[in-house]
Amino acid sequence: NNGITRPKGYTVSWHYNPEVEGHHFGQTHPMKPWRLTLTKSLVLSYGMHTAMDSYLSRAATKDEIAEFHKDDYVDFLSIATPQNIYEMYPELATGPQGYSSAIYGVGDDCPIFDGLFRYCSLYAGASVDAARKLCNKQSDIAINWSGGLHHAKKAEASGFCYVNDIVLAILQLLRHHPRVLYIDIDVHHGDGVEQAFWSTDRVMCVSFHKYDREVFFPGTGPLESTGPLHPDNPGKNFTINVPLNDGIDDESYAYLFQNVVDPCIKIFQPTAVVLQCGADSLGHDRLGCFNLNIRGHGQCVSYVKGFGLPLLVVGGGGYTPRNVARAWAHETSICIGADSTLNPELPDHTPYRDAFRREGFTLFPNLSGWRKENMNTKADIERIIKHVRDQLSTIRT
Ligand code: ZLM
Ligand code: CA
Ligand code: ZN
Repeated sequence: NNGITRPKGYTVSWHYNPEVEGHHFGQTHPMKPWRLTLTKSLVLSYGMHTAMDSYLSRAATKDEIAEFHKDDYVDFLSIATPQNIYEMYPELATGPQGYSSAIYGVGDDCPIFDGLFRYCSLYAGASVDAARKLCNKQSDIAINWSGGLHHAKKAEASGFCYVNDIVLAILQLLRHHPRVLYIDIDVHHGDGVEQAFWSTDRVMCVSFHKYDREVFFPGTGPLESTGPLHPDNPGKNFTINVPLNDGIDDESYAYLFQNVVDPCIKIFQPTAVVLQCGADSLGHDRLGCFNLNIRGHGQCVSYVKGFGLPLLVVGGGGYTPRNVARAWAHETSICIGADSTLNPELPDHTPYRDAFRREGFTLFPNLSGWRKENMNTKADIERIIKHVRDQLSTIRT
């Protein structure tokens, strides 16, 4: 199996249930659970599963989901079907496009599809299981590529996310860990996680994202948004936002990422880290606008892994499925310490290998350049780093 062996001195666990792959948001909806089939295909064909503890994740229970979400919202998710939704809420039928989002955020972004609650409980169950493995020290790095759904709110679906598995996982980690650092490299702002932990000094949320209040979803996450303003609120300054323009490249991203994350770890001193690896920050993403390559994206994972803290790695966005699979397979190899061993040429026996034909069966196609120019200047990057340093200088742990 490509010379892959178990990592020395630490344990990596992979939490997954193939049942998630069978769910469909709708014909032309950009979120494709099938990208997880492709990811698994690469992980298995490279033999990376032999270096990890693999767990078939179970569905999270309604009670587990209700640790964050409102009971009536959980009930709603558990009973809504494409067949009964208009009977339950006739108002939905009169909305502008399909149905109005007045009811728990349901709409074109977050449709009610067959098996919705099963899908949500499975990806959430995997994140909760992964967090528990870290808590009881059976795992040092726990991976759930089906999770990372950072926009879901207490009683509202948003941006393709219904249940916030990240919040549920962090709540588990907080049972054993005094401080959790959350880092989000999805091209979108991690607003749901930020909102959930806005008023606490036990979770520091750091999101890197495209920011344009008017036109780019969700429109939140400016540099100045750093937590509650009231001086007595413990959450003040424990939120870090890194707003970016189109086209950021590997080099500027790595420089910025390291210069933001390093002081966060030095000053906040987390005892566990959650890394959301949304792959829509890659170049050539259907919804994204950055210029990162697979290696540039993966460098964030390597860098965070280097701190040696208990680490929960989750997926997130990613709308060009073959590149999502390449990124997450590469990042799995980083977690098990096999990235330098892997042959960049995809194994011959990879299932669905033809999906990777366009870029020539390599793990590292060129995804940068030509589509978006880098609109982030050196001065923009330095201004962000200075702002973060100044902000961190105000907190004490
Ligand atoms: N319309 N269909 C990222 C979540 C991004 C809000 C504009 C819906 C789409 C998009 C849905 C088939 C993560 C918005 C969009 C059209 C109001 C967004 C259904 C195409 C389609 O063809 C589509 C009918 C759909 C949705 C495009 N939605 C592109 N961008 C964002 C949400 C989630 O990656 O961060 C984590 C998983 N929504 O811009 C609208 C304002 C709804
Ligand atoms: Ca982000
Ligand atoms: Zn996204």
